[in-house]
Amino acid sequence: MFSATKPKIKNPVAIQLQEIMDRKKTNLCVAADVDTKKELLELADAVGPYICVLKTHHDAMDDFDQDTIVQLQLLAARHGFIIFEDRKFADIGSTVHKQYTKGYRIADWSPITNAHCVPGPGIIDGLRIAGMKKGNCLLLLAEMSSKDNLANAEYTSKVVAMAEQNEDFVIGFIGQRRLGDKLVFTPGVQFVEKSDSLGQQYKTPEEAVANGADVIIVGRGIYANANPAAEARRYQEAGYQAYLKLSGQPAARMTVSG
Ligand code: S5P
Repeated sequence: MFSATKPKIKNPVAIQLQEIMDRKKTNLCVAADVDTKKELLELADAVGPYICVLKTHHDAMDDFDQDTIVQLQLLAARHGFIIFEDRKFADIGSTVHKQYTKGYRIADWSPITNAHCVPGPGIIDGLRIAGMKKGNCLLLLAEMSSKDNLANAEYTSKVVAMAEQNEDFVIGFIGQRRLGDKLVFTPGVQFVEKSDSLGQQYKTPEEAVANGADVIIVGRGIYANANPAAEARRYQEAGYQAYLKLSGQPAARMTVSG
């Protein structure tokens, strides 16, 4: 959703995201699935200039703590990216409200989070109570990248309908193709691999953008590389050039701004 091609979405996080994407010429989100606080902060600092969003799994780390949040927020402000805690909420409204606001209080530090829709619309209501007050937003998992997942076309269209009922808070989807007029964040993106040993399936950045991704999510393709900064730069360039091609604009020289 570079502003040249996307309608304005009113949520404040979506507006900030659009501004960052335009200014930094990037549709890249790095999935920072590293084990330790040190690795997370080093990675965020290294890839920060090339990304619009940094995605975390705070509960899949050895030593995540309150200071990790503070340091990550400083890096987000310095480099200009948005934090996305990939919590994949999946419970009844009352429970997800607690999970969002207690423990490490995701609602306080992660402007973007996401939810499965299996529980029905109550899950959005439960997250909205805290999320809207803090100016946050939500992505719904409409499709998954993993082999033989259960999100069939009927399920996906019901998720899209749920998003349409909640346009102030829900800015888009985790998905593999264009879904209505909301943002699509596409995971399962890599230049080299086609799959992993546990069911993950990959597309190239070009394929993901051609299918309708506004934001491409890249994890191991970047953080498992010997030079994550250089690799993030390659994915940024590939994602941006694919967007220009799709929108009929000439290829551009990339300039990096933080
Ligand atoms: O369908 C999905 C949804 C998500 S959010 N498939 C995914 O792979 N993800 C996440 O994207 C996953 O949790 C991981 O953090 C990232 C993909 O990582 P990679 O190392 O395979 O690029």
